[in-house]
Amino acid sequence: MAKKPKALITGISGQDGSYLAELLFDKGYDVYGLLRRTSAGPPPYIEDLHLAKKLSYVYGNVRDLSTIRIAMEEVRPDEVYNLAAQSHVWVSFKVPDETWETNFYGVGRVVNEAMRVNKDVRVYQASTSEMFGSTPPPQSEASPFSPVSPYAEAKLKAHEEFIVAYREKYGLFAASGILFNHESPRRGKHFVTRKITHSLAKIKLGLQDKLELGNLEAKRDWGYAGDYVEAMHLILQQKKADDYVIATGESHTVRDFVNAAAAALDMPITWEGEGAHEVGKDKNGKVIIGVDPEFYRPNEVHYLLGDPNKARERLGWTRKVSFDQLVTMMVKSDYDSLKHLAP
Ligand code: G4F
Repeated sequence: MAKKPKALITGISGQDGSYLAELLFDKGYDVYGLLRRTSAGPPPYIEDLHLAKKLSYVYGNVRDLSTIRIAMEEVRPDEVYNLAAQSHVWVSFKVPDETWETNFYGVGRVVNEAMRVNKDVRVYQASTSEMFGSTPPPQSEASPFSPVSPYAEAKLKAHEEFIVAYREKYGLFAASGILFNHESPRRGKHFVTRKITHSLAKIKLGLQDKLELGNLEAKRDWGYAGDYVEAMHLILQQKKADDYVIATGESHTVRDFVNAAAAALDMPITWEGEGAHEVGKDKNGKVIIGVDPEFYRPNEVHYLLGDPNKARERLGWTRKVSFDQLVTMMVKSDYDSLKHLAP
């Protein structure tokens, strides 16, 4: 019988880690998750996978070399998916050192230690559309990078130094997905999509008065995380390591996302005013959306729109879930989980 392939996922507690672990288990892998101990513990969907013996934990932290060394020696993975990151762009302006430590040096530790225990290892790096920053849309693999935040600068440096250069210098199978925004009901509530769906569901149920947001004009190419982890796996199954833009090829403003989420809750919104004075009102004229400049970023990425042609042609990958289906899925999940709290 053929040996089961072993995959190690860093960043297992995040949205992508959970979808990827489920996918790899279903594909017959032995799946290991690098778990950073926190007082809150892993999220329920990760703990459930672990309890069902679909996922083994290895305790460690990409900021601590000795734990990465031990994890790699213990697992000796065939494939490593490096998803661990300080992944919040706004927060990266507040904690730039911590961001560099995880998003740049952490990548070096993972790649070097993986290569040390298995020179044939295949490494996937979670690169990001934020690396394009101020580059005009549409952005493809051929577009120049122009990062505008500590998050994106650290991610770009890791991409160049540990993925592209290691491929060339050492012949390592080091590949990356340049993923555009990808969301789901498991998305953290500090990212704008989930903040919107969770808050609007609460407003609809009478559990919250108002939702405060930052820049409503920003445009993002939003896809479904469950589709994007399939691309991660495909990227590591190719003959040659390479970099791929993973995106839908469609872009919407934050305001569009609010409108779509409100429509899914049958709660149409009327907008008035501009900039920091813009408000969104419900059908009774009550202000339920406002702008708080606290959520503005010192430097904003205004317009992301990915060109996923290379992924379609070479990987045979396309997104399955549309923008409207994604918004509806997220709104429904939040509404259903909150409705028992309604007064
Ligand atoms: O949801 P966001 O925080 O995601 P952002 O900054 O685009 O980054 C996400 O996607 C990247 C891929 O492109 C990943 F690399 C990264 O790790 C992360 O997953 O913000 C989206 C947009 C921004 O333009 C932001 O200014 O929404 C705008 N926004 C408006 N109001 C807000 C808010 N963002 C947040 N988080 N909270 C607000 O209240």
